[in-house]
Amino acid sequence: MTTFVDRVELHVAAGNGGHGCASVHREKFKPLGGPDGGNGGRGGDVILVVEQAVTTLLDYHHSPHRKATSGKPGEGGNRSGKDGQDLVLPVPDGTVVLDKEGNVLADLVGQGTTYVAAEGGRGGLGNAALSSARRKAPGFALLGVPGTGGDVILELKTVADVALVGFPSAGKSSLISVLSAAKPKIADYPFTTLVPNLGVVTAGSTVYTIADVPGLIPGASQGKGLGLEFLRHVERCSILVHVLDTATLESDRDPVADLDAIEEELKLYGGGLEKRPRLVVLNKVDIPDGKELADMVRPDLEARGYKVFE
Ligand SMILES: Nc1nc2c(ncn2[C@@H]2O[C@H](COP(=O)(O)OP(=O)(O)OP(=O)(O)O)[C@@H](O)[C@H]2O)c(=O)[nH]1
Ligand SMILES: [Mg+2]
Repeated sequence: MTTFVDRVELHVAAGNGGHGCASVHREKFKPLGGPDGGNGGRGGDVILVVEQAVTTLLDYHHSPHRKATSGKPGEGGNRSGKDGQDLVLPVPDGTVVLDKEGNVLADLVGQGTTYVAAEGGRGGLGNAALSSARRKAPGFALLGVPGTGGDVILELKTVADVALVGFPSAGKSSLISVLSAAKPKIADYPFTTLVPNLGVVTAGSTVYTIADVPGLIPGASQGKGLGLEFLRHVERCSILVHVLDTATLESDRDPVADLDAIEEELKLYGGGLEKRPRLVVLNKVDIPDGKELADMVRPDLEARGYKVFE
């Protein structure tokens, strides 16, 4: 079964700081050689980093527990403990980090954007570092500080220039597959697309990204079909393209009614979607009935101010 994974709960734990060491230097005939306990190492952070090549949160769905390594304790002979290693977790562009109450902690947009999800603890000082004029050889050292940790929610909001919106099976995935190198699943049943597909289109010297999102149906903004889950992907796209099926066999649908239904959902969702510039694509005009219907509805759509393409 395909799982819809653009929202995951991630459990992160940073590394603990290593403990400081209490040690006294010993050498033959030199019984009080002074303190030489080293400091503990720093615990590693857990860091989220936007990596353009990563497009889903699937990895974190499969293994949601992520822990950075702890610092090593200090040792005698003034040897500091080794620092723990930072754990770098690559996430897709457009990942939003939330706490369990739904508050936004970070909105990661743009290659290389980082967020420290859990902070490693400081290492404890060894007794060498703690010695002073008043206390020449402290017999103790400090404990390392525990790393922070907890649960965060990662949610993906696709970032693209253009979003294709339309009913299930309107042909959105087919369109992105011919415009770009993306090879999404295409099939003649609704809700074939479960996660957004991203494609890069090169048109002359212009390069832009295009997102194919799962099909919308009336009630989507209330959670029908795949619902709100993916309307949020449309949120960050600058231009919306309506992909309208001119050859649907469902009697209660036609391109204009479909467009109205989708517009209604976008309006109900809000978030500024209703203000995005739009284009219309009349699809499946290779089917004779489709071409006929396309010719019929084109003036109507153009009268509403849409630029219409076939
Ligand atoms: N004849 C014809 N069929 C098309 C065209 N575009 C898509 N189809 C067919 O329509 C069906 C649905 O296409 P998809 O691209 O999967 O549609 P979708 O909009 O991505 O659907 P969901 O992912 O379910 O929302 C497939 O069987 C396609 O082969 C077209 O221009 N002409
Ligand atoms: Mg699709």
